[in-house]
Formats: sequence, structure tokens, C-alpha cells
Amino acid sequence: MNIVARFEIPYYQYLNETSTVIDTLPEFAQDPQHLQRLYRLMVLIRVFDSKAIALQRTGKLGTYPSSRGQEAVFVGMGDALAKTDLFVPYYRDFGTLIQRGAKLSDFLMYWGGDERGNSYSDDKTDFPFSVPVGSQPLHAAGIASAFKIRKEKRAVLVTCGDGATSQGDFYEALNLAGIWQLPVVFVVSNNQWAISVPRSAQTGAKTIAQKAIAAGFSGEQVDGNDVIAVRERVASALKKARENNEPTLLEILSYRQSDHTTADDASRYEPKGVRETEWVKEPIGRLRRYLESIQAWSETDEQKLLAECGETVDQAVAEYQNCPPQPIESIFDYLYETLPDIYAEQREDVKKKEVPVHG
Ligand SMILES: Cc1ncc(C[n+]2csc(CCOP(=O)(O)OP(=O)(O)O)c2C)c(N)n1
Ligand SMILES: [Mg+2]
Repeated sequence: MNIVARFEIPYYQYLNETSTVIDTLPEFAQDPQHLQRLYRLMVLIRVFDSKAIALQRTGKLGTYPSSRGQEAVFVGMGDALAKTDLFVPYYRDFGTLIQRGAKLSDFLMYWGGDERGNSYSDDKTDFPFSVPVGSQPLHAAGIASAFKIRKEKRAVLVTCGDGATSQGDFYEALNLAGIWQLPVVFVVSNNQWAISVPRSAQTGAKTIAQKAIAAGFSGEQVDGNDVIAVRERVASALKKARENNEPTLLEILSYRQSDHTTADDASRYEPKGVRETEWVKEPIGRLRRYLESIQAWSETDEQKLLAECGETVDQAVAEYQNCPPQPIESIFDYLYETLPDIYAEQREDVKKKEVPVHG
């Protein structure tokens, strides 16, 4: 018997749970100002997130999926992307999109039921959120194929959750990326839950990262509570994609510190105490403690930042609430270029209804 192939799945972490540096820091992370920038973004995301949940609880926003606990994933990805790359997000990714030209108010609009919130990117390059679970990796493979045919040095970054990796589309996308050698990076944001289904019930494989092996390219795990690791590994994978048309799968591990969405109640299925145990790993405190240890952050900085984030978020809420709603018949206008006759009557009928205001 001969062994014909062997595989390994690496795990990347630079800043551990106790905020200790355990590996040589990548160059960008040796610049405290760069780390402060990432820290500020993570805090902004958390402040916005709490506000969005409060708005939903008071009837001013529709269903909203929280980012709590996953801030480093969004910020690390956004910081690693080049302007010319293309991002194919899923519904939790607003924290990346605000680094790509989207406004916070766009997301209030979107989750408030106004589709104009979905038209966020400056030059309309990035895709809108994918709410269907697992369909977007295929779109990403298709776009990457176009970049390759056109010989453009651009990479596609696509995200999905751990639950999405059980969809056939996910495997098909990986297979295509491997066989065609496409410039695409697949990020699986593994927050350990797909609504009430735990990661342990999702796959018999030890890691999700190893699913890349069957497709013929490399997969790795990244500590998703360590923004330095996320930023470094996503940047490195994007570079390989741009320069060598080499795909990568990154399984980024974190923990969902919230209900699945505001329509969920995780206390009905999440074992007691796990969230608290996982909280010691959370990304914002981890980076703050490190910055404090190198004298690059203080309590005064923190208070100033929280006040700034509060103002920024309040401004976004005001923009959302003051934006005049669209005419109600617009739901027909976005769907068809030429409205089929059978809907003409319905369109007229709906015009008589009262238009709900934002918030
Ligand atoms: C095709 C499809 N099936 C089912 C759903 C309902 N659904 C919405 S989110 C979700 C769980 C997804 O979990 P995961 O991929 O881990 O992402 P997470 O929400 O945890 O970030 C499901 C089943 C959907 N939106 N689309
Ligand atoms: Mg999940």
C-alpha cells in the first residue's frame, strides 16, 4: 500500500484569547494606527448593531440579523479587499460593506423593507446581500470566471455561513473554482449555528476548511476573533487569487453572540452558559487589551470613540427615518421592465393603500 496524497489544515492566530501575540505579527499589524483603525470599525459595528436591535424591538425596523461576536470577520475582510476586487456578501456582512462605500443608513433602509437600501456600492460593483442560503458561491465562481477570461487581475471574495456549506451549490462552486482555477476566495463565517442547527449537526467532517481539498485547492481555519489573523489570511488569499488564479477556502471561526435574527429566540435551543464561555474570546476586548498593552489606547480614547460612534449611528437613524418612502406601487416597478397585463389592475389597486413611513 502506498499513500498517494496527504493533506493538512492549518489554523491561524496571532493574538490569542489573553491578547498575547503568539506569532510574528504581519507588517500591517506592526503599525498601531492601522490596528486602531480596525478597532474603531469593530466598535462602530457593535454600536450600530445594538441600535438596530433596539429599533426592531420598538417596531421601527424589520427583522435584523446581528453581527455581535463576528465583528473581526467583517472588518478584517473589508480591510483586506482591494477597491478593484468584487465582494459577494451574505446577509450579515454590513460591517464589510461600510468599508466599500455603503452608508449605515442603507442597512436600516434594507432591513426596514426599503429595497433602495440594497443599492449601496459607489460604483455598483459589489453584489447585494444574498438572503437565499448558499446560492452566492456559484455567482462568485461565475464572476471569477469572467475576470479570468478577460485577464483582469481582480479577485472575488464571497461569504456564507457554516449552514450554507451543506447546500449542493456550495460544493458545485468549489468544484468549479478548483477545476477552472478561478480567482475566488470563499469565506465560511462559521459562527457555530445555522439558526438552531449546531455546527456538530452540520457535517461529519472535522473542519469545513477541508472541503476545499476535495475540490483541489487549499483550505485553512482562521481565528475569527482575531482581526489580525482575519485581515492577514484574507489578504494573502486574495493576492493568490489575483496573481495566480488560485482559489482558497477560509473557514473563519467565531461564535454568534446573539439570536439568529430578531425573529429568533436562541434560549430555546442554545445550551446554557456556552455564550458566556465563548465571550472571553470575543474580538473587540481582545484587540483593546492588546492596544492598551502597547500604550496605543486609553480609557479617554474609548469614551471619545463611543461618543463618536453614538453620533454616527444616530445620524444614520435620522437619515433612515427622514427618507420619504417610495410609492407603494414601486414593488411592481422593480420586478419587471414591462409589467405584464395581469398585474396592471393589482398595481392600480395597491396605489389606494396607505404608504408606511420608515421607522
Ligand atoms: C435556500 C434557503 N434555505 C433556507 C433559508 C432559511 N435560512 C435563513 S438563514 C438560515 C441559516 C443559515 O445559517 P448559516 O449559513 O450558518 O449562516 P448564519 O445565519 O449562521 O450566519 C436558514 C436555514 C434561506 N434563507 N435560504
Ligand atoms: Mg452559522
